[in-house]
Amino acid sequence: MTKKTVHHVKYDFFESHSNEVLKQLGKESLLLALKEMLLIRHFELRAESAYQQGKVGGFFHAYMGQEAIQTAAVHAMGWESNWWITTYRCHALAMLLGATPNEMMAELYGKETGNARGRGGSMHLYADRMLGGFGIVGGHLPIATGAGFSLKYQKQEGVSVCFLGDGAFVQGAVHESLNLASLWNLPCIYVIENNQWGMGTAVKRAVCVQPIATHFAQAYGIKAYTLDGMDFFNCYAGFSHVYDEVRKTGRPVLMEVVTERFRGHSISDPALYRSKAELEEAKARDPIPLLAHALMKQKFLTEQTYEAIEKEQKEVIIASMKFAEESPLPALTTLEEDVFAP
Ligand SMILES: Cc1ncc(C[n+]2csc(CCOP(=O)(O)OP(=O)(O)O)c2C)c(N)n1
Repeated sequence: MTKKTVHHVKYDFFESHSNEVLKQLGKESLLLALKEMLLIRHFELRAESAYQQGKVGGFFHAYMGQEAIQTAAVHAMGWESNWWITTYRCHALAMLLGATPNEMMAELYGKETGNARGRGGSMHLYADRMLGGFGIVGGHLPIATGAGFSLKYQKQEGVSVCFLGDGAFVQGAVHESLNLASLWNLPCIYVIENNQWGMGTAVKRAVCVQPIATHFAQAYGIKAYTLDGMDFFNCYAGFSHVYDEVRKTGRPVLMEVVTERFRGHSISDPALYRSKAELEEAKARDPIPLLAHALMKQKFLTEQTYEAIEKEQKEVIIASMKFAEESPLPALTTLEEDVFAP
């Protein structure tokens, strides 16, 4: 395992990652990953404009800039036998795990046809193997740990994959979970998506040691890996390795994937605490063009096919807005449904 330094962080799996992944995944799967990342990006862009027009209410946290991470994780680990869980920044994971753009957009619009029948909104999305998006920072770690316990107890094959933010890492429930997962040998992969900001607080002002995973994993007697979250190839190589390792050892792993948030914390955050230059620097490593250019270099993709793929994704998202607009609101008489157990 070798390391390269980008933004003063040493990343694992850099030496041979892109060649290996190009061979392992092949043209079709890589084009599918690119298409999924474009779908996520255009979903976020359109949903954001629908929010600004007052069609979407409640909270809204975009995943723009971080697309390579969860896309690579789902490609590397497959979804069927695993449990997946994430934070309120959950639009991408739900779509990657099978929620359709129509049901997603309708959920944001609060419509009956939505992913949670219009009751949850942007932060509470689900799929067959996805236990949800969660609004309580760090509150989903005990659930992920319990999912890992259930897999082990029922002698099932998969792992429990849990995404959390750098800001969440300092919550007590996170550390209780890491302790138990290590003590009980649970097949859990905890992935810190370090986008370097927790709302308006820089990670360096919130977490006492950096890099986070390598320091803290030692205390829990577990392994740590640090990846470049802007680089699909590095993410895929890292997640594939960790998936195999956890299934072999049955031990939890703590991962840190360094990334960038291209928007404010939520739609109502103008992010005035970040300079224009800093944001431009972040966007210069946009994971979508990075992957697209690598595929062009490999002759898996041309400018024209890229444009056609992007156009197709835009059309899918525009159709999902039409579907959401035309869908009914939940009937008022159902207001108290599912609030109390029968
Ligand atoms: C227990 C709890 N405390 C505080 C909040 C308010 N809050 C919402 S998001 C957030 C920042 C979390 O940042 P991070 O974990 O880095 O995730 P990111 O938003 O960067 O993806 C805070 C403090 C909350 N929702 N829950």
